[in-house]
Amino acid sequence: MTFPDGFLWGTATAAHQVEGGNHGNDWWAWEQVPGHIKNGDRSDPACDHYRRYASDFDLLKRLHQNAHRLSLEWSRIEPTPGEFSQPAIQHYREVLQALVDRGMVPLVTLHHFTNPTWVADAGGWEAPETADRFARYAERVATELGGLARFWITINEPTVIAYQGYVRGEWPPGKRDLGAAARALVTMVRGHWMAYTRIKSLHPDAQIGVAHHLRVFDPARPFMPQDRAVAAAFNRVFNETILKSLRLGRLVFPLTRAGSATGPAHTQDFIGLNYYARELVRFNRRYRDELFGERVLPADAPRSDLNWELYPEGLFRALRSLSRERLPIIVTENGIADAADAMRPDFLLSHLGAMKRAIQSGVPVRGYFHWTCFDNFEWAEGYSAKFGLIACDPATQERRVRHSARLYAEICRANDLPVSVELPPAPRADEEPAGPTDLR
Ligand code: IFM
Repeated sequence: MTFPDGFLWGTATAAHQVEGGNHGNDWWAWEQVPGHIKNGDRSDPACDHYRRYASDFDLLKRLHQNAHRLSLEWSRIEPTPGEFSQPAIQHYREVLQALVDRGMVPLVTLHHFTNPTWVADAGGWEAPETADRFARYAERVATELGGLARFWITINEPTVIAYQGYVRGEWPPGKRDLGAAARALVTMVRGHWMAYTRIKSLHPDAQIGVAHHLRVFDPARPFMPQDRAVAAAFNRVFNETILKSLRLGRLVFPLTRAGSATGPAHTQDFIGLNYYARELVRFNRRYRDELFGERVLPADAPRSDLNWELYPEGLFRALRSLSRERLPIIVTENGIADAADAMRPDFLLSHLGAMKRAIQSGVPVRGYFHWTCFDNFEWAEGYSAKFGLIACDPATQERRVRHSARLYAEICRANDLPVSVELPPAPRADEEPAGPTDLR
């Protein structure tokens, strides 16, 4: 069996991580504070993709990708409350048109971690009004650009925003407050409900979802009931709460402790799955703010440059569990930080093998977007974490196609995994130059 006809094969990016020049949002402000970002890196110039998008898309097209996931930068489109920038909207119109012209299906994210400074100053996601502000922005985008894309993500990884920004305090707004995290999540759920309704009323055929970061949580010591209990609690809170709230049209526990909002039921037309890793959880009384769960990594576990466990079976398990939602699924992110490109080929084959097995077992997966095409600004890790199929040096802007990009290109072209996998020969350094190579 090959992958289904029309399967979407692409890569995913986010505006702030690749564009450069985004100075009007909360992340740019956060980056200016010493200690917030590794090595003092800043998101400008990133990949200078705001100016180089056309040649970047040419390269991805040459690598046989037939789809592309990108995000729009809210602070460019609405730099001050209620004032929409026509030049910014026109820019994104041209970006989406450039994909369409190349026969690449766009999947557009409206919110990928960054809030305009004026939204952050007015309370960010903790302020209930941010749901209305987000919906107004979404409506304007749908009015202006809705004809150019069918697939839309409202918010990327709501639980990650809540966890990193409001529990760990490592991302803006830098809080460590469980109540604030729950309030932020409630606003995001309400923002999704409102944005979904408005986009649908303008474009009934639009396919809309959230991109949901799902981690597999297993008990570190399966024979210990406490470990099993915290792993189950993590799974419920991180993996199930948002999806269930969107399916039912009402908040479910623990969000009910922060609000009692209701909205329309079934406001996802597909599920966007971002899958990276598994975490083992052990009960630890000292981890009060983390549901008494300490995350551990076994010494011998294969791991990425960021110490994330490589666990391809987790993609199979995640897809199987999501199939209970009875919606089509798009893998909106999956990737590895691997500067040497030594693990990425095997990562691709094992994860795509797991995805194929899930499809064969009946899970309706419609597409796969590898994170990411170009090494880019990896939030608090700066430029140190290299997730790209293509290396990109922010100083020179040189793009160099890695071997794994060629392997992925072959998979996209064939719409299948290679029968006998021949991994590329050992590279000179770890990469080789990009060029108009005929990849067939
Ligand atoms: O780079 C991020 C992306 O912005 C959201 N999902 C996880 C990726 C890797 O950490």
